[in-house]
Amino acid sequence: MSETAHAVTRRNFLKTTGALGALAVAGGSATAAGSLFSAAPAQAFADGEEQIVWSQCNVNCGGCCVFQWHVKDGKVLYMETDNTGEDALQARACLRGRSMRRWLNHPDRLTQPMKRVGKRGEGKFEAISWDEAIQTIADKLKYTIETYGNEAIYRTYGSGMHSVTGNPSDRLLNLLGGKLNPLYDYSTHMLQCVMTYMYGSSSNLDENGNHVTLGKPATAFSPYDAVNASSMTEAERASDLVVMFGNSPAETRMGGGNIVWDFARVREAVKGRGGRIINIDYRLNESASGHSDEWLPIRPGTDAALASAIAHEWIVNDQIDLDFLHTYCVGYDEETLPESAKGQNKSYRDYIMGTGYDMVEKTPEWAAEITAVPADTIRALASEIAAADAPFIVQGWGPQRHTNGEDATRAICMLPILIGKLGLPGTNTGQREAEPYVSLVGGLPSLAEKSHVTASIPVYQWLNAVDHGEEMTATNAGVQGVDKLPCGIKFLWEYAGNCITNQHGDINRVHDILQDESKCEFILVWDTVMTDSAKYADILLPDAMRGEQLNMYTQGYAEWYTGVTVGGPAQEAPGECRTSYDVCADIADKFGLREDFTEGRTQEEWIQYLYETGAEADGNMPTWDEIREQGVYKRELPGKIGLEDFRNDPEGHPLATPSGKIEIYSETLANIAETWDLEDGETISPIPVFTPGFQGYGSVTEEYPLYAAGFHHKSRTHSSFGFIEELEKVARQQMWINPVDAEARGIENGDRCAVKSPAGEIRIEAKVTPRIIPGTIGIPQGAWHNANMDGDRIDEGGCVNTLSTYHPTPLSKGNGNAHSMIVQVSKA
Ligand SMILES: Nc1nc2c(c(=O)[nH]1)N[C@H]1C(S)=C(S)[C@@H](COP(=O)(O)OP(=O)(O)OC[C@H]3O[C@@H](n4cnc5c(=O)[nH]c(N)nc54)[C@H](O)[C@@H]3O)O[C@H]1N2
Ligand SMILES: Nc1nc2c(c(=O)[nH]1)N[C@H]1C(S)=C(S)[C@@H](COP(=O)(O)OP(=O)(O)OC[C@H]3O[C@@H](n4cnc5c(=O)[nH]c(N)nc54)[C@H](O)[C@@H]3O)O[C@H]1N2
Ligand code: SF4
Ligand SMILES: [Mo]
Repeated sequence: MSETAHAVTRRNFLKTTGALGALAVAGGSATAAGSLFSAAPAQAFADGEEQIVWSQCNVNCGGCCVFQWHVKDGKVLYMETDNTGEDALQARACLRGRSMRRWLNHPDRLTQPMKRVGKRGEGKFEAISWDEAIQTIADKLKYTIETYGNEAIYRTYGSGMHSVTGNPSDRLLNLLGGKLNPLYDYSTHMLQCVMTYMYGSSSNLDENGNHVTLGKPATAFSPYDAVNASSMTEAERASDLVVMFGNSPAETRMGGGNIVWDFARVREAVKGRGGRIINIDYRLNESASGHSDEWLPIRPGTDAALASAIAHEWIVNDQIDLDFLHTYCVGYDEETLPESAKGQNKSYRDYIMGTGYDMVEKTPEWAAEITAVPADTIRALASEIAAADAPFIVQGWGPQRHTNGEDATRAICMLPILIGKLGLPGTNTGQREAEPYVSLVGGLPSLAEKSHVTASIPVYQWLNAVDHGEEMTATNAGVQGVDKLPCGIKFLWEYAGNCITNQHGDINRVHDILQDESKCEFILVWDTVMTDSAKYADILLPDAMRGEQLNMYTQGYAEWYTGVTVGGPAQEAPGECRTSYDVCADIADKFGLREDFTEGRTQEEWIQYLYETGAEADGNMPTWDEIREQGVYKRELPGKIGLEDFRNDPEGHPLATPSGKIEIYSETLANIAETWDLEDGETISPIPVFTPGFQGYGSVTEEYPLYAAGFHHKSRTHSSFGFIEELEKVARQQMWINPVDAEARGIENGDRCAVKSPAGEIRIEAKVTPRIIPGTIGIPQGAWHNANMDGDRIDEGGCVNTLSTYHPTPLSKGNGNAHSMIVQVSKA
């Protein structure tokens, strides 16, 4: 392990003065809130010397790349990124991160607390004082808790702030007795839920290792750890064939703090060994761009059919590892099925060979029809994977973000399982590549123990819980912790998220449900700019950004290093913006709980405390004074092979499934399938099967003859950065359409088009390109919704969630619709 400690060229910003207290600002005005920069230096903003202030990119692309703000006279002049230590250890920001100064200084920043004066969604607000905003919020919280109980409060998903003090909201709400809990997340909803049944989840075990959820729906599986998946660096080290399903690090893991760099090294190493990369995607994504021989086009939402046909090939050619399947797994064939399933042709092998429940043999010809991958290509792929010594099979989260995503995820994982190629050098479990399992510093404690709310809902279900929460149960809505929700959601709290409308799904439907103010009675939104979700707020609060306060966080998804960045503020927040920590403390004060919230610490003192606690536990980190001087600390991380311990010693290291083995057949799922209320066409299967899903394969109609899927886009992180014009110019919001589909509609490259789905209609520029499979269009997710909601509701902004229909998936009740849509396209 190499350690890098860095001396900066100029003295650290905060170290330049020790002044505490109220802030005198360059330009003369003083802030309204004396506590805003309680540890910030008064003179530092105006002392005329150019200084470097360290900070970080805290948006949810996960990279947490390092920023070096160059500051003079209290203003950021320009920004550099990480240039500390060896090249290979540098968390260099991508173009989005490098535009953060434009966000900080943007004229559209929210600068005052506001209350809504128009209808929800109309965007009409009036400035109010902090006192009025805080009193209103406290009153509404009290009223909601007294009238309906804490279960009626819900913090909507909001991923825009990764910082150790980035989540004061949960701490405050837990202190007040709690809020309705969320299950899973918008990133990995289907995967996180279903993988518990296949690979197990340590959260299913008590402290003695006993199963606590046998027969019940399982709680979350972490797709963010390194237990179940291998690092990308493992592919670089030892794989001879990398097979990627819907995984594009060059788009979704950009920046030096991410793994795009690892991926570049993977390509060099694997190809250097004479190996190959295969990238299975409905479009030739940026990771395969320039390497078109790597692209294997597939119809979206059909990966499970492809995987099933590969399984068929391996079975008929005797290429599966039967010893592995019998020793480590449950349910491949009759021999290892649980008693309850024996003698009924319920095994995976039965399903593949045409003796299972649907009596259809999963031949390459069967799959070719569904996937649009020719049968011979499927055969060749099967034999190429079987011939590899160390196939690294990996999926991004695109395939699972479909209405049949729960099955797609497991079906892909079947590939390494069937040939026993997991837990070994150079291989992977079929999961997304692992993320680091070391966090050098913890976050502001959420005080979860103070919450008395046991009820949880899948995150994507919040809209149903607003609409008809009191009808939602464990078996009809995936509610956990209680059999039935006691009431609907009455108070929505959105912090650093745009998930009320833009990022949720079916914006038109959200709009209609939120118009009825007797359902959700109060909405609080807290952001830095007027997002589409913010237009629905009853109270809208302006937040100080992390560049405007002391900030600390660990590394992001980088696998090869762990680290911490500490620094700031680089400049003053505009107008009346305050830190969310201070505002939450003021709300707590209205309940007589200020001390309980702060525990006597300012935000800056919390950061120091969290750093010192982390450093003490770690033993290798710089002191607080040292990190304040150097800003960044990093050290290398070793790679990891997923499920290596289990592979080496299945009895000593059993999985956290009921059997301790990989459950190809899950008895728990079979039980759920029998006891849950499902809608027509919804299936939950104990084995990984191909099902078309809602608005999936075969659902196109004369009115909506094309499939549509989304993808995460370079110019934004979801909707974050969506208002930065320079970024939009670099990578425009365009609909990808194949020349075959474009010609049939008289559409040419650059034409403005109308895209219509059963849920709504958008306008978007066409990118006519053979880089997308015919019959499907691709739309970058996260563009800003822009429609007259009292008029035609046509979304000129081209937000994909105007098109997605709200229909939570059968098992996880998740956002599979995000990538499963049917549409018609015409020239606008
Ligand atoms: N159709 C479709 N929908 C999707 C997806 C998809 O692929 N397709 N992807 C889903 C996924 S994976 C995710 S994670 C979600 C993401 O959805 P969100 O979590 O809503 O992510 P963002 O759109 O980035 O919104 C983050 C918000 O935080 C704000 N913000 C940034 N910094 C600060 C700050 O310092 N303080 C405050 N208060 N606010 C700040 C930003 O301005 C922005 O409005 O979207 C999901 N929605
Ligand atoms: N630039 C940028 N980076 C980001 C984000 C961002 O918004 N912008 N968001 C961050 C977050 S929070 C998350 S959760 C991750 C998201 O990471 P992912 O979920 O992995 O990203 P997606 O772009 O939705 O999907 C990955 C790839 O899958 C493809 N795909 C979609 N459907 C299918 C399918 O059915 N089968 C196959 N084989 N491929 C399919 C898409 O074309 C895309 O290339 O990215 C993170 N990184
Ligand atoms: S890769 Fe992600 S974390 Fe890094 S600078 Fe870009 S947006 Fe920020
Ligand atoms: Mo995400």
